[in-house]
Amino acid sequence: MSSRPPITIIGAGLVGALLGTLLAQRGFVVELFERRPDPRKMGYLGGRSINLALAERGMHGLRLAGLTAPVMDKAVMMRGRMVHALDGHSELLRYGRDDSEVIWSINRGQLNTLLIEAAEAAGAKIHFGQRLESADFATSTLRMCDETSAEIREHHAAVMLGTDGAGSALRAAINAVAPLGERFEPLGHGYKELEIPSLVDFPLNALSPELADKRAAGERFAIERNALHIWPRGHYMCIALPNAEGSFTVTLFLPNSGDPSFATVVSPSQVADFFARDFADAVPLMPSLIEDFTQNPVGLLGTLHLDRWHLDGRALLLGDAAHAIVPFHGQGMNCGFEDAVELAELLEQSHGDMAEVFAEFERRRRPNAEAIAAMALENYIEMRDSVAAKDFLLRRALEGILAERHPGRFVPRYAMVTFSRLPYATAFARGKIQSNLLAELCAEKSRIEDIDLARADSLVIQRLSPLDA
Ligand code: FAD
Ligand code: 8RB
Repeated sequence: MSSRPPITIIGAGLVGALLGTLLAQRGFVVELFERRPDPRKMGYLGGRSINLALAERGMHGLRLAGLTAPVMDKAVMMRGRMVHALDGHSELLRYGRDDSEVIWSINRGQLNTLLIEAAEAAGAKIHFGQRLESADFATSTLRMCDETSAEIREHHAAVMLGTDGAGSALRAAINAVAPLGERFEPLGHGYKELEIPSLVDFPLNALSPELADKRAAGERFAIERNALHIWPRGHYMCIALPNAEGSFTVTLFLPNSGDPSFATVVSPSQVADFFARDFADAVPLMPSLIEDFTQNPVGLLGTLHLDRWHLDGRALLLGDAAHAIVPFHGQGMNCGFEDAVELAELLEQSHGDMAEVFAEFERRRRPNAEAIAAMALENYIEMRDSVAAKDFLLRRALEGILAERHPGRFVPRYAMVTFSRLPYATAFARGKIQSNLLAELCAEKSRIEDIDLARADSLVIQRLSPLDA
């Protein structure tokens, strides 16, 4: 095998397009096959204003691709969680220490288009409207279906990289010849996308006096622009992320069965009653609530676990194709971008033994993928209910104090995941030590003044090694 084999990537979504860019930049001959049409010609399929939270791990990948400036140009800063209580009052809980520790809301279609342009500019060749149908690993042949003509074409690919998302066709093809130990763990909760329109687009008869004043003052955002909004309600919640043009994409997360659930909140009157009772302050912000709820499907949520990610040196899965997770840490894309960076660096250093590169990639990344999968599940509980609980507030206050007293040693788990590039597995392990410590120190206590800080300091030093600068 030559030291620089040509690489075929299946799927030019977020991870595939970044990976294509990074590999082409490093001198590899790269071809990508994407099922959807070229977003620059037809507009991005997948429609409306869907946004994603971009954090440090994702930013790092974009930086290496040279995309920091064009992405930041289109992104909206989110400084913290804006928590909307049942009684209608709201409070901003900052994510970081200052505006250097924030996350960014970015439109998926715009981000994917920038990545596709970067991949082509770096020299990658992208074939749009080409869907992988099956793969023959014995002859290294892909069968591609043209989505407009339905014509089947064969393509030779010695090295196949699968970034074709949670429903990966390459994964199915590998599984058929060498089982990957695939297991899908359903969450039991689904999601539905709703919208808070820009004030500019609000139907005039639906504007409350307060919103009408904002609009008259030239404001486009109906609620605080620079925040990730959460309406925590115990076993379910709504969230909203800002779009640059002034709207917010709202997501309702709700159990699939029980009461209330997607089984009991169905008819227009059930939807109206449910929102009037649980999200009263959000109802005037969503003039198309009933239409959106009725028209948009319930999305499936769960965690995909695989025991293996590759077929010797012939095929490797990465991104959602290898490890789809629940959304509650906003890390699916961020984690996938880390995969792309890790693989590009391994391939750049390798002497052409693909089986060795893929095995090393799996060895490095799989424990981290498992760690973020677990932390994402935990963050659902934190977001939907403990944001309001008393003991949570005490532990959170102590966490802030210890973080300030021990910088570089006691770093809140949220910050390790979101603002650092420490391995997720490290964040998970240190997070457990820290949470046990907080629980011990806060046991039987209800006020921050009653906590023994000298004991806290000595436990921190005993149990947590300093992180490398
Ligand atoms: P995808 O982005 O799904 O890309 C897969 C690509 O492969 C697509 O372009 C698809 O058309 C193509 N494809 C599929 N099948 C074939 C085939 N047979 N042949 C050829 N091409 C094919 N993550 C975050 O980090 N932060 C967030 O805030 C966040 N918000 C999200 C909001 C929503 C509504 C959703 C659904 C996900 C969110 N995620 C978020 C997760 C994130 O979108 C995924 O983790 C990320 O897109 C994974 O990238 P990927 O390239 O692996 O897969
Ligand atoms: N997939 C996010 C966070 C953590 C916020 C916090 C949470 C919607 C589907 Cl649910 C969610 C976060 O702890 O305060 N940061 O970024 C993004 C999130 O949901 C995204 C928008 C989402 N992902 C299917 C829907």
